[in-house]
Amino acid sequence: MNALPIAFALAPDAAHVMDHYDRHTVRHLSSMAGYYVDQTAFDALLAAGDPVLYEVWGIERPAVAGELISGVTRLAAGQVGQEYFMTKGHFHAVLETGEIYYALRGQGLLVLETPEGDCSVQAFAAGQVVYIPPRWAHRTINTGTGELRFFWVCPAHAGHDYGTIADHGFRQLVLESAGSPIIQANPRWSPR
Ligand code: M6P
Ligand code: ZN
Repeated sequence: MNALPIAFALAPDAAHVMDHYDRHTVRHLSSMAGYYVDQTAFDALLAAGDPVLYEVWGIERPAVAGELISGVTRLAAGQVGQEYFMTKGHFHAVLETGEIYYALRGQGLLVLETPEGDCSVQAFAAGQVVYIPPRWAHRTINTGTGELRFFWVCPAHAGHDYGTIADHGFRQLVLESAGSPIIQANPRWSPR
């Protein structure tokens, strides 16, 4: 049987984010042990109450080529030491798959890199679209003072490879310095 069309509303200012979804994932700070450079700042924030860093709402589809999944991610504003709140970041398990992000509100950056070592940092603020080509790992960083909310669309069979980034890091690091983001080589990055 053919799949039926799905429609949902995406009002950038709505509190409910999506009026229809199948999946809702909540990532607290505690789920990001080892991701931030400043362990002292991480521990202090954790002790102060383990805040929600981001939430993902999604429309699920069968994980087969041809199907698309989509959803909305909401990333809170804040910092762990000099690092802004960010997503874990991932390669796709099926590396040859891309993704599209559309920023609905807020201000941030997308940090991207390939296994071959190509690196890119893209401005990502309300109204902007970023096309993430196949092979590029991606992490969203909220450099603003309010939430960064974005719509994303991705092949349903792409999957997430978190391990590579969790174990080796991104080559580039975004830090807050004098109120603005600066991009540096990540001293903790290790070759795969
Ligand atoms: C985007 C999409 C999702 C992803 C989410 C959070 O919304 O790429 O697939 O789950 O960001 O990022 P991460 O999975 O890296 O924590
Ligand atoms: Zn992705």
